[in-house]
Amino acid sequence: MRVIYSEHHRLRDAKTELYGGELVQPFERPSRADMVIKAVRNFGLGEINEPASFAIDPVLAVHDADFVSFLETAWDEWRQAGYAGEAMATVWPARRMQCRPPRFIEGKIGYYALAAETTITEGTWRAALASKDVALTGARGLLDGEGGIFSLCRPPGHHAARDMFGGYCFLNNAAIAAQYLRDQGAERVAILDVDFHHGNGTQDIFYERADVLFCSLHGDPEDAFPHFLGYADETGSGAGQGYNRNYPMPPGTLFSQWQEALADALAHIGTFSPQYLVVSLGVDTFENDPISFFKLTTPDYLTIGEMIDTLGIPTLFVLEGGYDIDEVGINAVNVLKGFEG
Ligand code: 5XA
Ligand code: ZN
Repeated sequence: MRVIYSEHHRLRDAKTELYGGELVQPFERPSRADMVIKAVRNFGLGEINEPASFAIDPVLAVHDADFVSFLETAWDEWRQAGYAGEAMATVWPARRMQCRPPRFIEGKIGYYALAAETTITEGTWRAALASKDVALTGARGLLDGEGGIFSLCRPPGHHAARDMFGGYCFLNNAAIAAQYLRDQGAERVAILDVDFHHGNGTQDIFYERADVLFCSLHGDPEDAFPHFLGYADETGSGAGQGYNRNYPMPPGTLFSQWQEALADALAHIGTFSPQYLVVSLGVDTFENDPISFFKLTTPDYLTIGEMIDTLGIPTLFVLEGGYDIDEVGINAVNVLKGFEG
C-alpha cells in the first residue's frame, strides 16, 4: 500500500494544550507522526511519497471561505495584538449572545473555535495545508485506480467543521478528500470514522447530503469529547436523512462490543454501495491511550483492517488521533496490514 507523507507536519508544533485546567505539552505532537512513519518503514508497507500541491479550491468545497481566511491570518493577528503566548480561545458566542465574528482576534478566535485546548501557532496554517495535500494526493491515487492508500495526515482533521476548528483539527482532511472524490466523478462516497472521538466536523459537513454516507464509532458524548454531537439519534436531515449513523459506546468498551458496531457500520456501508471509502483512522481506541476510554488491543487493529477489506471498496485511510506514542505506529500499521491481507 502506498503511503503519502509530508515532513511539513513538523510545522505544527504547539507548546501548550489546555488539559484538566493546566497548560501541558500537547498530546497531538510531531513524534506521533515519527512513530507512525517508522512503523510504516519497519513493516515495509509500501512506497512512501511526498504529496502533490493542490490549490485551495478543494478546501473551499467543504469549508467556509471566511473561516479559511481566519485560519490563514489568525497567528499574525494574535501577535499583532501583542499577545505573548499561543493563540487560544477564551470567549464564545454562548446562548442568547450574538453569533457573528467580531473584528478583534480575541473574539474572532472564540467565534471559530469549538474548544479551547487547541492553540494556533506560527506554523499551524502551513502544516494544515500540507496535511490536506496528503489527503488529496491519496484521493487522487484512488481515482487513478489504486485499491488502498494511507494518507499519514498531521494535524488531524475530523473535528474541523465547515467553520470551526478544535480537538487538534483545523482543516477536515477526510471530508476534503471525500468531496474531491465526488467532484472528480464518484457518485457515492462513504466515510467510516473509527477514531475514539466522534467526527463532529465530518458529520457537520455532510449532514444534509445523501451522496456522502457518514458512520462513526466513538466514545459516548455523554462522557467523551466533543460532548455536544455524536448521539445515536443524529441520523441526518433533509436529503441527508438516513445517511448519518453514530455508534456511541460507554467507558471500558471492549473489542467484542466495538467489533459488533463495526460490523453493523460495514453492512450499512455495503448497502450504500459507494465507489470509494474514506476511513478516518484514529487509534486512540487503544487500551493505553492517555485521553480515551476504550479497551482495544494491538492485535485488534489487524482484525479491523481485515473487516474493512471485506467490503472490497477502494479505500483511503486518513490518519486522525492516537496518543500512546510508543504504540501509535504499530496500531495504525496493523489496520493497514489487516486490510492488505
Ligand atoms: O479525535 N480527536 C482527538 O483525538 C482530539 C480530542 C481532543 C480532546 N480535548
Ligand atoms: Zn480522537
